[in-house]
Amino acid sequence: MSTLPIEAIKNRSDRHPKPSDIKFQYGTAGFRTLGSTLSSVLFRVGVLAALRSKRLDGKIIGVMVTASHNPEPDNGVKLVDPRGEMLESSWEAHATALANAPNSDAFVAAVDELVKTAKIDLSKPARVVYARDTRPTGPELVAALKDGLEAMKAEYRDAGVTTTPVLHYLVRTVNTKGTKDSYGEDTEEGYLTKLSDAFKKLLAGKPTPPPLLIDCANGVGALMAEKFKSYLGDAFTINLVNADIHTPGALNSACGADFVKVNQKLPPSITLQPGQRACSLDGDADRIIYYYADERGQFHMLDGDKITALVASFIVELVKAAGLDEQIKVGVIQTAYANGSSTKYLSARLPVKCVPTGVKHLHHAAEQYDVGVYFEANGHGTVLFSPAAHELISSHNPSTPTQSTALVNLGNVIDVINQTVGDALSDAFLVESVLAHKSYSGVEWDSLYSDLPNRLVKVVVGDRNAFETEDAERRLVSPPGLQAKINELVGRYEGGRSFVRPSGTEDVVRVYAEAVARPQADGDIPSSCLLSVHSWFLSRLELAFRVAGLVYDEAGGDPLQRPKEFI
Ligand code: 16G
Ligand code: MG
Repeated sequence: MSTLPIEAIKNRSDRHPKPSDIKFQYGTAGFRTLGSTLSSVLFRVGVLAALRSKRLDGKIIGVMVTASHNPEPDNGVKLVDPRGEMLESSWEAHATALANAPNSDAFVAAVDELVKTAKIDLSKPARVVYARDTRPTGPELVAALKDGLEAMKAEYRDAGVTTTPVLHYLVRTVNTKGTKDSYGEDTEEGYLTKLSDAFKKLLAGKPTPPPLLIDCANGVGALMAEKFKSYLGDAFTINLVNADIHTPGALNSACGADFVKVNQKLPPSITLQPGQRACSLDGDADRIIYYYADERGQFHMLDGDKITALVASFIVELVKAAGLDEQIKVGVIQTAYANGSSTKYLSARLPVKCVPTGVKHLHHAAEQYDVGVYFEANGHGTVLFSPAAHELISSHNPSTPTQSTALVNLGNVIDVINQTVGDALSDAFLVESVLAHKSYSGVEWDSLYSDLPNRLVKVVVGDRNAFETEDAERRLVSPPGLQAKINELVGRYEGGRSFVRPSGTEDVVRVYAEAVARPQADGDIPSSCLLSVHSWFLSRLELAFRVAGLVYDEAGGDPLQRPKEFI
């Protein structure tokens, strides 16, 4: 039985002291904060990843260094489990405990404790693959990570500067290599080939779609999109904008999926011709938001909910056409952020489940269906096919040409999708395939249902942990009395819906509100203008917080006058 290399861990740990004033937390998206403060965390994550791999019999574990859509000075790190999914929840607490050990001795003690409680056999091999996005703090943080891996004598593979979904893909392909579950070639080239081949097959025989403008958020998605160009050839043209990964400060600045979703407008760097379609990726290319300009040149957003509606309906049609609708049940997973109209549209056609925010919850719920379609409204999502559905689709004997075509299309849909995690470029190819098959433009896609107007704001509070929710974050159980106030406000609006939840990634509380776009008859609303209705609603909600003594009023002054920061 091997023992822990205590001296090696301690010596190397001393090179990465923990900042005494920071309490780190492994949240929904791993550790995430100012990149310059994360060296100790990366070192410790290196040790943790090695232990996780040993615990899982030497299966390869992924480590992604990114802070996604957050500002460039931020950075972060998250672990990827063997099938390309998020780290098992029970290990999130281990990660937090290791990251917060005050010094090297305490860290070694915490590691020792983990080895015992998780019954880790140290004689097992440790294998890790890691990658980073384009952030300037990336190289230094990867060096700290390597220090941790080397202290544990882990075998590691550097996947370089690449997107989060490619890293997830690599983890899954390495672990399934040579098995009946093989997910593809375990290289970036394998990824590019698999997705682009399936996409080209889906487009075959259809009119070539118009070129797609892709806003790359000045992030790592630009590198991958550029690589796809030669794989797609003449079958599909992509034009990249905000593809500058070298100018300091450009990453996610006034561009990208988060900018578009939050502001519900075009990045200033983009002008669309009437009828033109485009999309924005986030900083690590696992989220996508589509949009188009109508014939008057007006902007319309097509978010994750619209992608769900488009894709889920298409898959249901294919399954039916293939004659498999008795055996394969398609379901949809959403969060409370899903627009009420999308939930109404989808619920009339399919089973729809609501789960708490965060990919791990959606992914897990999607695994319960034969085909589980999940997208968060913010554009993060994918489609999961169960092993049984895979088997049926690949082995079913078609009895008509229609069935045969549908089966081939389903097989290609499976291959164009990155089932390990949300993947902006894979999602774009899927969307473009569906649009080509249905001969839809942005207008037709958009008209599946009309979004209820909505707003999302963040509110700084003294203690976000005071906010506890139930029913997939749709209802507050604490602080006492606040939900009743929300209900009272919401009740005044036709189709009104609002919820409040503590963020899992920032020290704030998020407030979402939506309602039917019509001024109320009671004359209580200052203006018939839609935005005013919602701002008014939210400021009242903020007032409710204030009355409850919960708003931490940094700026002072009247909370109703204070500019709100929109996420
Ligand atoms: C993370 C989650 C994302 C979620 C967001 C919510 C993953 C990979 N990402 O970015 O799914 O929408 O957090 O952030 O799980 P919030 O808790 O700050 O609102
Ligand atoms: Mg992201």
